[in-house]
Amino acid sequence: MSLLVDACLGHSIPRTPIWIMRQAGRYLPEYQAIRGRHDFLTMLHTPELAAKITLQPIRRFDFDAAIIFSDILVIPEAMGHPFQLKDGLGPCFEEAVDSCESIEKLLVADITQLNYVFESISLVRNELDKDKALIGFSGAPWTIATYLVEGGPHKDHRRIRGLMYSDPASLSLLMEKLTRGIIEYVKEQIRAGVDVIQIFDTNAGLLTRNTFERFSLPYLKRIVAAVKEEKVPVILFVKGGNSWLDLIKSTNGDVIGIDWAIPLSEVRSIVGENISLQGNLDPTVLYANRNTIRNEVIELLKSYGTGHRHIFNLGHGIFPDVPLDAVQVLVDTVKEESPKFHFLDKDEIFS
Ligand code: 1CP
Repeated sequence: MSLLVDACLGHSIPRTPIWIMRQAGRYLPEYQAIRGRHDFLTMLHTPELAAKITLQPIRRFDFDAAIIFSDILVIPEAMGHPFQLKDGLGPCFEEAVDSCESIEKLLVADITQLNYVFESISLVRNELDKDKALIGFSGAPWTIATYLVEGGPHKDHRRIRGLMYSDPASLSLLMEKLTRGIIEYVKEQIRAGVDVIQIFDTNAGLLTRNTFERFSLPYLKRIVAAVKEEKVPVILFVKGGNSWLDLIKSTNGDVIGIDWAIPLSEVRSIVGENISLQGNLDPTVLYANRNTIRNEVIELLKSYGTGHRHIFNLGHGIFPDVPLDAVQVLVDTVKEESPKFHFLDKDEIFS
């Protein structure tokens, strides 16, 4: 088994595993070299390229897990809404799905259209050492819906937030359709060989506690249950959800991904010992000098404290202009310093 899967399940491990969100991406010169020859969508759709990009950060930094190079917006593609990556803007759809009619017309994702993702997974799994985990992922229904309803990235997301109050039935139908596709999608990723699933609810911070309970939580619960049926651990990254940790815990996921806005010590005291935590270094720490990065990493390890249920990560994706040396310092420090936090507990010494 891998350190990452063990940390998800709370098994004893000798040190804290590390991977970072957006590790397969623009801060790597070897990614930029491929990006210079192909557009983003070609990179996503070509299993050989996606597999190569997935493995780049593992080869360079020896992270404990690879995350498959793909995007949360491939689900809308399989629902008949392809997107384009526009310079300076981000991913955009030709048409927004923002009315009762357009939501009713929308198809549940045809997962066979995503066979290229499953092929990338098999290619990576064949090349990746057995002690490294392969992470599959999907966007959460709410976060994918924010892109579909707005037609792309948006500053205040007023269309989808308005829809919660002006036409909740249509929004619920959209969530239902997305959830059905996502469940099939993550199950197929598991069949293709991923060891862990991460669900990105990156835009959950737009919600109130009540609207999270209504428009995200029930769907997350169904997705978690479907993944757990396959005996694969699931990580829920609910960005901005620090004041609803009780609700996130109630999904029964194995791991909660935490952004940088709350200390891990506090999260641990709220959610207890039967769930793992992933995170949560402020991504801008990587702009600092070597000593500062080391100190911040050690402070974070201390904040979690002793125990086997911490997966080191940033609180969100790595920025594209972060120096490579900084990432190396981060990985080295976690590997050198974290064994101190994995003392055998009494039961293990005497058994
Ligand atoms: O080269 C480029 O210009 C493309 C940049 C890029 C990359 C490298 C995009 C466009 N997507 C990706 C890959 C990607 N996206 C991964 C790969 C695996 C890894 O983590 O290494 C993952 C997991 C995602 C997931 C994703 N896409 C999320 C959720 C995770 C997160 O970081 O919050 C979101 C919100 C997206 C949408 C998206 N796709 C791309 C961009 C620039 C964005 C964000 C746009 C915005 O600001 O709203």
